[in-house]
Amino acid sequence: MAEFFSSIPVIKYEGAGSTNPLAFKYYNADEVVAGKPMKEQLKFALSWWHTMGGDGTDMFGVGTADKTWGESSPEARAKAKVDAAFEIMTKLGIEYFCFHDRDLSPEYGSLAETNAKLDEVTDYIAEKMKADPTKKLLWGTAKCFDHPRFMHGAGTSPSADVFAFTAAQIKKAVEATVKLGGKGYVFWGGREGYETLLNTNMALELDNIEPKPKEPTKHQYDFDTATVLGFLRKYGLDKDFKMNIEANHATLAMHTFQHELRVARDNGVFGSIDANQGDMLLGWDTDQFPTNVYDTALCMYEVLKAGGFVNGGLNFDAKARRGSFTPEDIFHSYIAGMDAFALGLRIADKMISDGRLDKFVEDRYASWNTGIGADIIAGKATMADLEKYALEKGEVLDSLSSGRQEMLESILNNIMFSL
Ligand code: XLS
Ligand code: CA
Ligand code: CA
Repeated sequence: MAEFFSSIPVIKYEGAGSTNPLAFKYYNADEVVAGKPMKEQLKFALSWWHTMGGDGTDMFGVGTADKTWGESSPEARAKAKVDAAFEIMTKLGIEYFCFHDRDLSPEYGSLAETNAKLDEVTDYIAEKMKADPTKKLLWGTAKCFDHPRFMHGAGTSPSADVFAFTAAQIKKAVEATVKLGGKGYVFWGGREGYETLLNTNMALELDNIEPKPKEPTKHQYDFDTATVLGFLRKYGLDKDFKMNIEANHATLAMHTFQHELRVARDNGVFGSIDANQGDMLLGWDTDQFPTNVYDTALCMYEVLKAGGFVNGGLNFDAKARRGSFTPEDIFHSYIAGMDAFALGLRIADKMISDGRLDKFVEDRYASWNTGIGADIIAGKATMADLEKYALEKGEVLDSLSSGRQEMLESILNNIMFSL
């Protein structure tokens, strides 16, 4: 089999002092951090759409990167993509991947023919996974948005025929996911709004919904974690679904990434992560490789506090910029993202073992542990009880102490830069 990236070696950990651009400075797969090897804490995944298919096309220009993998027929290209993806994963030490059905195999004439061709590609992937069991499917999904039939939506289409087609496509995508031993399946609303098609009746370890507030439409139903949670509770599905939280979607919803993760964790619906970052000056879903270490540290703090990933992981729903168009840039992008998350994990572990931040929060809320606070939490205090308490107590201003915002930010810097 042809090697696609003959000039790229297997990427190794060389430590923070290394200046080799094709080496990890912080990601050391087998090193134990917070009780588990880094590769198990981070569970990195390659996204088939951006990495194997995305050529840098945007609304102002054609593609800049060659993602044909040396093949012109769709069948041969789909298989070459598999070979190239496995080579990328092996060289980077990435064990998981994620796909949309159409990333694996495009549409052909009819749905039946499309499904049959998809089966050929998933058979091929299954064979490769058998030969190399370190490669695993994190999640699959259906691409119900780029074909013109989805111009008015998929699950939200005014056409019942389009709805039925969407259901058929999702059923097949779930089957492909199950066939490849996928840990989960992701519903992403977007233009297509396929939350309406949630009931797949197929056993998967993890069904996820991925919130996103806007783009391509200016308002989307699955706005953020809290909105999706409300939707799930309305239909009694909150025990069946968890969230796939994407960093760039959090900021489009005017939330921090950490906020979205915390809402999910507090409500027991934290599932998986799409690891990327947006451009704060653009307000558009730019899906950049994550390099902001404050974000990755606060993200990994939430992941560790949630008990780590179970069936989820860190999927790089991220693409190299249009100007970073060479095959080597794929590796630089992943190294940047993996090292940023490795640093984030190391910092998060230290935030927890250092204890200053958690202790501050604990002390701040200590009044809820005893006396009137404990009675309120236990649901024992009535409004009349609280009125009596407040009348007797008098002014309560001196029960407050400083929020110490600046001190806390400085502690975080201290932890980050004394690793
Ligand atoms: C698009 C979404 C998409 C999902 C999978 O904005 O991020 O890529 O993750 O359909
Ligand atoms: Ca995503
Ligand atoms: Ca995105």
